[in-house]
Amino acid sequence: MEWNKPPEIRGRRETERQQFVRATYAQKVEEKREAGDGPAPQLTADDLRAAGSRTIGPEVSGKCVTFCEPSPISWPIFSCGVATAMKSCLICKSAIEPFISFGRMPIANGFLTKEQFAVEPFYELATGFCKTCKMVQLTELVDPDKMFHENYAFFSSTSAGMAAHFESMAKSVKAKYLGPDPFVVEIGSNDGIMLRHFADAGIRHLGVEPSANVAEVARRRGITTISEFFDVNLAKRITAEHGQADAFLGANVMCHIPTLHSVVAGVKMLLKPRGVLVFEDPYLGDIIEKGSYDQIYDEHAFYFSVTSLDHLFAEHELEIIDVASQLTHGGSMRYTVAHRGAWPVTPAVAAQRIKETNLGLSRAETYEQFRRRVETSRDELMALLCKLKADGKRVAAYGATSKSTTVTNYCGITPDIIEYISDTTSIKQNKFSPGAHIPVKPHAEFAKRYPDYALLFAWNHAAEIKAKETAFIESGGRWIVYVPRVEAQS
Ligand code: DWN
Ligand code: SAH
Repeated sequence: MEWNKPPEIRGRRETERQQFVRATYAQKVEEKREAGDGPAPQLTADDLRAAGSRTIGPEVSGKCVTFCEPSPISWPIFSCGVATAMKSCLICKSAIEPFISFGRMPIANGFLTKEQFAVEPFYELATGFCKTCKMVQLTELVDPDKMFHENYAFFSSTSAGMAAHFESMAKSVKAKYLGPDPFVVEIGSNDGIMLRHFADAGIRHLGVEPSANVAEVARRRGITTISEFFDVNLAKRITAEHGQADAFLGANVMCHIPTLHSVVAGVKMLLKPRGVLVFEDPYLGDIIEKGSYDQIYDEHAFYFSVTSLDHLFAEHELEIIDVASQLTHGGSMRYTVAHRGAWPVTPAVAAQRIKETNLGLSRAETYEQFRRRVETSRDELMALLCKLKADGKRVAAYGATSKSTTVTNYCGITPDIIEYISDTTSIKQNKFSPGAHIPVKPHAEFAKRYPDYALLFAWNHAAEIKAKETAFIESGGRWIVYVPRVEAQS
């Protein structure tokens, strides 16, 4: 859907808002100065609300899903991508209840050069809840070719913690599910972070990875990989060429594929009678409990729960036979799925369904509360950042994550607030972050002269990062996190 306001009007409104925020804060500082010494003034959520920063709730987005307030950032550009607006559930076709809209967002992994600012596309980012099958999903979809291609910016092996996690996942699959002459398929295999453990053990395997650059890294590591989008047609070809699979794996990829029925039909066809699908994705229960709204971005078409997946798999005569919570990506769930009746179902599955009922994942009010919490989180984060800036502190960010694209563009975090984002991925370095256009610098920039504060966009890797950045804390530096709540930490 196209944003229908001329760029001059939109740009002026956003600039006015920023000026308003700064002027409000300057006035508060002046009032404090006149009143004598006291604690530094806080910019409050009310100040920001007065400046017009807001999320659209269902009362607005329900009537007109595609209209939204622009994010409070002075984008120097104006280009619109065309997305597919969904009015009905991608799983069961019932009407979707929209519950949050973040406004126009760029491609989450669309790191870009200055020359590309003028043609940067923006799409509506909003989510809805299906009251019938309980699936939470995006209400507008960006064409997969625009996100997953030969310049994809996310390389899985940038985290040592994730490498260890996938080594252990591979070990568990090998121990539990491989029969004689095993064959393993993984979709979204990226740079081979998990599949390498099957390749190295001489196990027949196939990676399906549409982003050609990351797939090439896997191939160079000796991992058989094809660069295609997985669907039922590809499943037919794979079955004809290689036979059926003992294990079909997917980490942080099932939730990326809007044509999920086609994927699951492909899985059904590909699995041997005792074959299993083992996949994991960020878990809706954790997103709701922690308020981790930054998991919502263009690549994540779905936010899964056991309850919603039950509906999907039942249609394909598959069933969830086991679930296990994971600490990765801020809270994930690993699901093991098999042909109906092929394996016993562990008690963990029923226990998780009960937890989901208690969490209110099937109730629309839960999502309305989530929206309010997201707004508060944004206001608190901006109040803290504006205060630090006014106090003359140097603030940088750590980890140019996909998630940070939602945070920067929704909250209005601009390069005058955050000097740069440190990131170890070479394809992101010396480019600018999507939409907000914050420079992305190599880690050397961070280590050369530590900032006073580092906004931890890669908060999901906090343990790994904090363990290796002790010198930053020793220099007096502090981390800023915003999940589950906004706070500065040593
Ligand atoms: O689902 C997805 C997950 C698996 O990965 C994809 N849709 C895209 C991506 O999401 P993300 O970008 O939010 O993922 P991460 O793993 O949180 O990204 C971490 C970023 O931080 C990477 O760009 C690497 C960087 N990094 C760093 O600079 N220093 C990471 C670590 C651990 C570090 O020490
Ligand atoms: N499994 C890795 C990568 C996750 S990022 C990890 O957990 O770190 C999501 C990956 O899924 C990207 O590499 C993207 O190119 C891939 N992908 C997206 N759509 C896909 C599809 N239809 N079939 C297979 N892979 C897909």
